[in-house]
Amino acid sequence: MSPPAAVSPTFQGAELATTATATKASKVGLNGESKVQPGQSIDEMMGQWDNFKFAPIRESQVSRAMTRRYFQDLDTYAESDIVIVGAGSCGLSAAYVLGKHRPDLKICIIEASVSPGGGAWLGGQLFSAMVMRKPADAFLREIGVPYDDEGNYVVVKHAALFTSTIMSKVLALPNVKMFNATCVEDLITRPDEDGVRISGVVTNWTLVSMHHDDQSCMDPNTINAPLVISTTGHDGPMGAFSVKRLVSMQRIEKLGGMRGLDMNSAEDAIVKNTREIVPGLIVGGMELSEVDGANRMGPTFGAMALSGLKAAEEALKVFDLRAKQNAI
Ligand code: AHZ
Repeated sequence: MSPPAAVSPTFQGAELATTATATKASKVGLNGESKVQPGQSIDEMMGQWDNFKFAPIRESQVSRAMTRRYFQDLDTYAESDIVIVGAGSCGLSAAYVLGKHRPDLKICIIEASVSPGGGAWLGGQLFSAMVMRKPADAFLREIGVPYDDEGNYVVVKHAALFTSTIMSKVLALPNVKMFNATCVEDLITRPDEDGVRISGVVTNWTLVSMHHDDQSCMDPNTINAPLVISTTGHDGPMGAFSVKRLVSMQRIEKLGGMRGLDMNSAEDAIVKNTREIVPGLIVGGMELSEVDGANRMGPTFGAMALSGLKAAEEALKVFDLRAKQNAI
Protein backbone atom coordinates (compact mmCIF):
# COMPACT_ATOMS: atom_id res chain seq x y z
CA MET A 1 0.00 0.00 0.00
CA SER A 2 1.43 3.35 -0.90
CA PRO A 3 1.27 6.00 1.80
CA PRO A 4 -1.02 8.99 1.39
CA ALA A 5 0.49 12.06 -0.25
CA ALA A 6 2.16 14.52 2.08
CA VAL A 7 -0.04 17.37 3.24
CA SER A 8 1.70 20.64 2.57
CA PRO A 9 2.43 22.72 5.67
CA THR A 10 0.08 25.65 5.35
CA PHE A 11 -0.01 26.88 8.92
CA GLN A 12 2.39 29.77 9.11
CA GLY A 13 1.88 30.81 12.71
CA ALA A 14 -0.92 33.27 12.03
CA GLU A 15 -1.69 35.69 14.80
CA LEU A 16 -5.04 35.50 16.49
CA ALA A 17 -7.12 37.98 14.55
CA THR A 18 -9.69 39.73 16.68
CA THR A 19 -11.96 40.91 13.91
CA ALA A 20 -12.26 37.95 11.54
CA THR A 21 -15.41 35.90 11.96
CA ALA A 22 -15.59 32.20 11.18
CA THR A 23 -17.51 31.15 8.09
CA LYS A 24 -18.73 27.96 9.71
CA ALA A 25 -20.76 26.61 6.79
CA SER A 26 -17.73 26.51 4.48
CA LYS A 27 -15.74 24.37 6.94
CA VAL A 28 -18.20 21.58 7.67
CA GLY A 29 -19.12 18.96 5.07
CA LEU A 30 -22.71 17.94 4.28
CA ASN A 31 -22.52 14.91 6.58
CA GLY A 32 -21.00 16.96 9.37
CA GLU A 33 -17.36 15.86 8.94
CA SER A 34 -14.68 18.48 9.25
CA LYS A 35 -12.98 19.63 6.11
CA VAL A 36 -9.32 20.50 6.34
CA GLN A 37 -9.08 24.07 5.18
CA PRO A 38 -5.66 24.92 3.79
CA GLY A 39 -4.56 28.27 5.13
CA GLN A 40 -7.30 28.34 7.75
CA SER A 41 -6.73 30.92 10.44
CA ILE A 42 -6.88 30.21 14.16
CA ASP A 43 -9.85 32.50 14.42
CA GLU A 44 -11.73 30.41 11.85
CA MET A 45 -11.06 27.29 13.92
CA MET A 46 -12.50 28.73 17.10
CA GLY A 47 -15.87 27.33 18.08
CA GLN A 48 -15.56 24.47 15.57
CA TRP A 49 -14.05 21.81 17.84
CA ASP A 50 -16.92 19.30 17.57
CA ASN A 51 -16.23 19.00 13.85
CA PHE A 52 -12.49 19.30 14.22
CA LYS A 53 -10.14 16.78 12.66
CA PHE A 54 -6.43 16.90 11.80
CA ALA A 55 -5.36 16.24 8.22
CA PRO A 56 -4.62 12.52 7.75
CA ILE A 57 -1.08 11.22 8.05
CA ARG A 58 0.83 7.97 7.96
CA GLU A 59 3.50 7.50 10.65
CA SER A 60 6.24 6.96 8.08
CA GLN A 61 5.58 10.44 6.69
CA VAL A 62 6.48 11.93 10.07
CA SER A 63 9.59 9.80 10.24
CA ARG A 64 10.67 10.70 6.71
CA ALA A 65 9.90 14.39 7.15
CA MET A 66 12.40 14.50 10.02
CA THR A 67 15.07 12.10 8.85
CA ARG A 68 15.18 13.34 5.24
CA ARG A 69 15.86 16.88 6.45
CA TYR A 70 18.31 15.82 9.15
CA PHE A 71 20.41 13.70 6.84
CA GLN A 72 20.22 16.33 4.11
CA ASP A 73 21.47 18.87 6.67
CA LEU A 74 24.28 16.53 7.78
CA ASP A 75 25.28 16.27 4.14
CA THR A 76 25.03 20.03 3.48
CA TYR A 77 26.89 21.07 6.62
CA ALA A 78 29.60 18.37 6.47
CA GLU A 79 31.45 21.20 4.71
CA SER A 80 30.53 24.34 6.64
CA ASP A 81 32.00 27.82 6.41
CA ILE A 82 31.93 28.51 10.13
CA VAL A 83 31.15 26.13 12.99
CA ILE A 84 30.03 27.66 16.28
CA VAL A 85 30.48 25.35 19.25
CA GLY A 86 27.97 26.08 22.02
CA ALA A 87 24.63 27.88 21.73
CA GLY A 88 24.82 29.98 24.89
CA SER A 89 24.39 33.76 24.87
CA CYS A 90 27.79 34.31 23.23
CA GLY A 91 27.47 31.62 20.55
CA LEU A 92 23.94 32.68 19.61
CA SER A 93 25.01 36.34 19.37
CA ALA A 94 27.90 35.41 17.07
CA ALA A 95 25.58 33.26 14.95
CA TYR A 96 23.07 36.10 14.66
CA VAL A 97 25.62 38.60 13.35
CA LEU A 98 27.33 36.16 10.98
CA GLY A 99 24.13 34.62 9.70
CA LYS A 100 22.47 37.96 9.11
CA HIS A 101 25.37 39.83 7.53
CA ARG A 102 26.82 36.98 5.48
CA PRO A 103 23.92 35.07 3.93
CA ASP A 104 26.48 33.49 1.58
CA LEU A 105 28.13 31.58 4.46
CA LYS A 106 26.94 28.24 5.83
CA ILE A 107 26.93 28.58 9.62
CA CYS A 108 26.66 25.40 11.67
CA ILE A 109 25.98 25.48 15.42
CA ILE A 110 26.81 22.42 17.52
CA GLU A 111 25.12 22.40 20.92
CA ALA A 112 25.73 19.59 23.40
CA SER A 113 22.50 20.04 25.30
CA VAL A 114 19.03 19.08 24.13
CA SER A 115 17.98 22.61 25.09
CA PRO A 116 20.16 25.36 23.63
CA GLY A 117 20.67 28.67 25.46
CA GLY A 118 23.41 27.75 27.93
CA GLY A 119 23.26 29.77 31.13
CA ALA A 120 21.07 32.54 29.74
CA TRP A 121 17.63 31.29 30.75
CA LEU A 122 17.87 32.92 34.16
CA GLY A 123 19.70 35.99 35.42
CA GLY A 124 21.52 34.87 38.53
CA GLN A 125 20.71 32.65 41.49
CA LEU A 126 17.71 31.42 39.45
CA PHE A 127 16.17 34.93 39.32
CA SER A 128 14.12 35.76 36.22
CA ALA A 129 15.54 39.10 35.10
CA MET A 130 18.68 39.62 33.01
CA VAL A 131 21.02 42.59 33.48
CA MET A 132 23.08 44.03 30.64
CA ARG A 133 25.47 46.90 31.15
CA LYS A 134 25.54 49.67 28.57
CA PRO A 135 26.45 49.83 25.73
CA ALA A 136 25.21 46.24 25.23
CA ASP A 137 21.66 47.65 25.20
CA ALA A 138 22.36 48.34 21.50
CA PHE A 139 22.20 44.60 20.88
CA LEU A 140 18.81 44.36 22.60
CA ARG A 141 17.48 47.12 20.34
CA GLU A 142 18.94 45.31 17.32
CA ILE A 143 17.02 42.11 18.09
CA GLY A 144 13.94 43.87 19.45
CA VAL A 145 14.02 42.89 23.14
CA PRO A 146 12.39 45.49 25.44
CA TYR A 147 14.11 46.54 28.65
CA ASP A 148 13.95 48.91 31.59
CA ASP A 149 16.62 51.61 31.41
CA GLU A 150 18.24 51.98 34.83
CA GLY A 151 21.04 54.38 33.87
CA ASN A 152 24.32 52.56 33.36
CA TYR A 153 22.59 49.26 32.79
CA VAL A 154 19.33 47.88 31.45
CA VAL A 155 17.14 45.05 32.74
CA VAL A 156 15.23 42.58 30.58
CA LYS A 157 12.26 41.35 32.59
CA HIS A 158 12.92 37.72 31.70
CA ALA A 159 16.36 36.38 30.73
CA ALA A 160 14.31 33.80 28.82
CA LEU A 161 12.89 36.60 26.66
CA PHE A 162 16.39 37.51 25.47
CA THR A 163 17.35 33.89 24.90
CA SER A 164 14.17 32.83 23.13
CA THR A 165 14.22 35.96 20.92
CA ILE A 166 17.81 35.62 19.77
CA MET A 167 17.37 31.89 19.26
CA SER A 168 14.24 32.35 17.15
CA LYS A 169 16.02 34.93 14.98
CA VAL A 170 19.12 32.77 14.54
CA LEU A 171 17.22 29.57 13.76
CA ALA A 172 15.00 31.31 11.21
CA LEU A 173 18.04 32.31 9.11
CA PRO A 174 18.21 30.10 6.01
CA ASN A 175 22.01 29.78 6.20
CA VAL A 176 22.13 28.57 9.82
CA LYS A 177 21.68 24.99 11.01
CA MET A 178 21.87 23.97 14.65
CA PHE A 179 22.52 20.38 15.62
CA ASN A 180 21.53 20.14 19.27
CA ALA A 181 22.03 17.10 21.51
CA THR A 182 25.31 16.88 19.60
CA CYS A 183 28.66 17.68 21.10
CA VAL A 184 32.10 18.48 19.83
CA GLU A 185 34.39 15.66 20.99
CA ASP A 186 37.55 16.82 19.28
CA LEU A 187 38.98 19.32 16.80
CA ILE A 188 40.15 18.57 13.27
CA THR A 189 43.72 19.80 12.76
CA ARG A 190 46.04 20.41 9.84
CA PRO A 191 49.80 21.09 9.96
CA ASP A 192 50.55 24.80 9.85
CA GLU A 193 53.69 26.91 10.01
CA ASP A 194 52.67 27.87 13.58
CA GLY A 195 52.06 24.25 14.59
CA VAL A 196 48.48 23.37 13.80
CA ARG A 197 45.54 25.03 12.20
CA ILE A 198 42.01 24.07 13.30
CA SER A 199 39.97 23.04 10.30
CA GLY A 200 36.77 21.61 11.66
CA VAL A 201 35.19 19.66 14.49
CA VAL A 202 34.67 16.05 15.49
CA THR A 203 31.12 15.41 16.67
CA ASN A 204 28.99 12.81 18.31
CA TRP A 205 25.50 12.68 19.73
CA THR A 206 25.97 13.82 23.32
CA LEU A 207 24.34 10.70 24.72
CA VAL A 208 26.90 8.63 22.83
CA SER A 209 29.77 10.82 24.07
CA MET A 210 28.60 10.24 27.62
CA HIS A 211 28.96 6.48 27.18
CA HIS A 212 32.47 6.13 25.79
CA ASP A 213 33.50 4.59 29.13
CA ASP A 214 31.00 1.75 29.04
CA GLN A 215 30.54 1.10 25.29
CA SER A 216 33.35 0.65 22.80
CA CYS A 217 33.78 1.57 19.14
CA MET A 218 31.38 4.49 18.91
CA ASP A 219 33.42 6.50 16.47
CA PRO A 220 32.48 10.09 15.86
CA ASN A 221 31.39 12.12 12.84
CA THR A 222 33.18 15.16 11.36
CA ILE A 223 32.48 18.62 10.00
CA ASN A 224 35.13 20.41 7.97
CA ALA A 225 35.25 24.20 8.23
CA PRO A 226 37.95 26.83 7.74
CA LEU A 227 36.91 28.52 10.99
CA VAL A 228 35.57 27.35 14.33
CA ILE A 229 34.22 29.74 16.95
CA SER A 230 34.23 28.11 20.36
CA THR A 231 31.91 29.50 23.04
CA THR A 232 31.48 26.56 25.40
CA GLY A 233 31.52 28.56 28.63
CA HIS A 234 33.82 28.30 31.61
CA ASP A 235 35.26 25.01 32.84
CA GLY A 236 32.81 22.39 34.05
CA PRO A 237 31.62 18.94 32.94
CA MET A 238 31.18 20.21 29.36
CA GLY A 239 32.61 23.75 29.46
CA ALA A 240 35.85 25.20 28.05
CA PHE A 241 36.00 22.24 25.72
CA SER A 242 38.13 23.61 22.89
CA VAL A 243 40.69 25.38 25.03
CA LYS A 244 41.16 22.29 27.21
CA ARG A 245 41.79 20.35 24.01
CA LEU A 246 44.36 22.99 22.95
CA VAL A 247 46.20 22.31 26.22
CA SER A 248 46.19 18.53 25.72
CA MET A 249 47.44 18.93 22.15
CA GLN A 250 50.11 21.34 23.47
CA ARG A 251 48.95 24.34 21.48
CA ILE A 252 48.61 26.41 24.64
CA GLU A 253 50.72 25.67 27.67
CA LYS A 254 48.01 25.56 30.33
CA LEU A 255 44.62 26.97 31.21
CA GLY A 256 44.79 30.48 32.64
CA GLY A 257 42.00 29.51 35.05
CA MET A 258 38.98 31.74 35.48
CA ARG A 259 39.53 34.23 38.32
CA GLY A 260 37.17 35.55 40.98
CA LEU A 261 34.24 37.81 40.26
CA ASP A 262 34.84 41.43 39.27
CA MET A 263 32.10 42.75 37.01
CA ASN A 264 33.95 45.92 36.03
CA SER A 265 37.14 44.33 34.76
CA ALA A 266 35.66 41.02 33.61
CA GLU A 267 33.23 42.25 30.99
CA ASP A 268 35.64 44.61 29.23
CA ALA A 269 38.37 41.95 29.19
CA ILE A 270 36.19 39.26 27.63
CA VAL A 271 34.96 41.52 24.83
CA LYS A 272 38.34 43.10 24.06
CA ASN A 273 40.23 39.79 24.06
CA THR A 274 37.81 37.75 21.97
CA ARG A 275 40.17 36.57 19.25
CA GLU A 276 41.66 33.81 17.14
CA ILE A 277 43.69 31.79 19.67
CA VAL A 278 45.28 29.45 17.15
CA PRO A 279 44.74 29.68 13.39
CA GLY A 280 41.19 28.61 12.64
CA LEU A 281 39.92 28.78 16.24
CA ILE A 282 38.28 31.88 17.67
CA VAL A 283 37.32 31.76 21.33
CA GLY A 284 34.64 33.96 22.90
CA GLY A 285 32.42 34.23 25.95
CA MET A 286 33.41 32.66 29.25
CA GLU A 287 35.53 29.98 27.59
CA LEU A 288 38.02 32.79 27.01
CA SER A 289 38.38 33.39 30.75
CA GLU A 290 39.98 29.93 30.92
CA VAL A 291 42.65 30.97 28.39
CA ASP A 292 43.48 34.39 29.77
CA GLY A 293 42.81 33.86 33.47
CA ALA A 294 40.16 36.58 33.27
CA ASN A 295 37.76 37.41 36.07
CA ARG A 296 34.21 36.15 35.96
CA MET A 297 31.37 38.65 35.87
CA GLY A 298 28.51 36.59 37.24
CA PRO A 299 24.98 37.50 36.21
CA THR A 300 25.54 40.41 33.84
CA PHE A 301 25.30 39.41 30.21
CA GLY A 302 26.40 42.38 28.08
CA ALA A 303 29.87 40.94 27.57
CA MET A 304 28.45 37.68 26.22
CA ALA A 305 26.42 39.47 23.52
CA LEU A 306 29.27 41.82 22.56
CA SER A 307 31.89 39.04 22.67
CA GLY A 308 29.65 37.25 20.15
CA LEU A 309 29.74 40.35 17.94
CA LYS A 310 33.52 40.58 18.24
CA ALA A 311 33.91 36.87 17.49
CA ALA A 312 31.88 37.37 14.31
CA GLU A 313 34.03 40.37 13.34
CA GLU A 314 37.27 38.48 13.99
CA ALA A 315 35.95 35.56 11.95
CA LEU A 316 35.18 37.74 8.94
CA LYS A 317 38.64 39.35 9.10
CA VAL A 318 40.41 36.03 8.55
CA PHE A 319 37.72 34.05 6.75
CA ASP A 320 39.08 34.40 3.19
CA LEU A 321 42.61 33.41 4.21
CA ARG A 322 41.45 30.42 6.28
CA ALA A 323 39.09 29.31 3.51
CA LYS A 324 41.98 29.36 1.04
CA GLN A 325 44.20 27.36 3.42
CA ASN A 326 41.38 24.93 4.10
CA ALA A 327 40.80 24.15 0.44
CA ILE A 328 43.59 21.56 0.60
O1 AHZ B 1 25.83 23.09 26.55
C1 AHZ B 1 26.79 24.12 26.55
C2 AHZ B 1 26.15 25.52 26.57
O2 AHZ B 1 24.90 25.56 25.94
C3 AHZ B 1 27.57 24.19 25.24
N1 AHZ B 1 28.71 23.26 25.17
C4 AHZ B 1 29.67 23.06 26.13
N2 AHZ B 1 30.56 22.15 25.71
C5 AHZ B 1 30.18 21.77 24.46
C6 AHZ B 1 30.72 20.86 23.49
N3 AHZ B 1 30.05 20.72 22.32
C7 AHZ B 1 28.91 21.44 22.08
N4 AHZ B 1 31.83 20.15 23.71
C8 AHZ B 1 29.01 22.48 24.12
N5 AHZ B 1 28.39 22.32 22.95
O3 AHZ B 1 28.09 25.51 25.21
C9 AHZ B 1 27.13 26.39 25.77
C10 AHZ B 1 27.88 27.41 26.63
O4 AHZ B 1 26.97 28.36 27.08
P1 AHZ B 1 27.26 29.25 28.38
O5 AHZ B 1 26.04 30.05 28.61
O6 AHZ B 1 27.78 28.37 29.47
O7 AHZ B 1 28.51 30.14 27.91
P2 AHZ B 1 28.62 31.65 27.45
O8 AHZ B 1 30.08 31.94 27.43
O9 AHZ B 1 27.80 31.92 26.22
O10 AHZ B 1 27.92 32.44 28.65
C11 AHZ B 1 28.44 32.38 29.93
C12 AHZ B 1 27.46 32.97 30.89
C13 AHZ B 1 28.12 33.43 32.15
S1 AHZ B 1 28.86 32.41 33.23
C14 AHZ B 1 29.30 33.70 34.22
C15 AHZ B 1 30.07 33.58 35.49
O11 AHZ B 1 30.08 32.47 36.05
O12 AHZ B 1 30.66 34.59 35.87
N6 AHZ B 1 28.90 34.83 33.75
C16 AHZ B 1 28.22 34.70 32.59
C17 AHZ B 1 27.64 35.87 31.90
